[in-house]
Amino acid sequence: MPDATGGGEAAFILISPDGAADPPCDDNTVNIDIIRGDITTLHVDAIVNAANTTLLGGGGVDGAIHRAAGPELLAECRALGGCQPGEAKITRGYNLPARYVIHTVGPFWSGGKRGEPQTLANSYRNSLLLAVENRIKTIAFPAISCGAYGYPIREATRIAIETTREFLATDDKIDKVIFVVASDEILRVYQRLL
Ligand code: AR6
Repeated sequence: MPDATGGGEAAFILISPDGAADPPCDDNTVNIDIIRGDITTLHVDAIVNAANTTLLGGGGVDGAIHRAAGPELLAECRALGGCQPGEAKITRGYNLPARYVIHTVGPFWSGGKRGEPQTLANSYRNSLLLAVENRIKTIAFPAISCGAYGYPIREATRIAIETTREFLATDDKIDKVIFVVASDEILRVYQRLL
């Protein structure tokens, strides 16, 4: 498989959990990397999209994925009939370097009393389950719900890491999970929690 960093282009800063720069270093207990950069340029089996319930595109990482994948992605999404918060659906990646896109809908943050933590954990778990069902070995996640949906970053990051670790502890079919962050602020939170 091609290098997950996109063939050496300067699109990424690879960060190991202990904060050391290149080369990336795996998490001690599971195969987790953190990358700061643009998820649409990753050469992995699947990237995860932080979508909305229509699956018909939007802003943020959703918009970036649709722009990079091209109009065929939207055409395939139209046939999926939407997606409820916490669920996940899969499409091909079209013009993306990633073979698949796993679309999930994270919770909109409205104070934390409306099941947001469970919904966010479901988004990660169901995305990983779908990956296993499709024999995906390498998968990259954005910081689901941490943009337009307003989820507090530290809490969302804790859920992302714990849910992923729990999943990988009971299922060895995925080789690598990459958390892709777009800001230094979120990067520092991941580093601290990992
Ligand atoms: N690569 C990696 N991360 C990115 C990229 C990128 N290219 N672009 C943005 N991010 P958001 P949400 C980060 O708003 O909060 C859409 O309109 C971004 O900085 O994309 O789940 C959908 O259609 C942030 O940290 O997703 C929904 O309506 C993180 O990705 C709604 O936004 C998630 O931010 C979903 O909101």
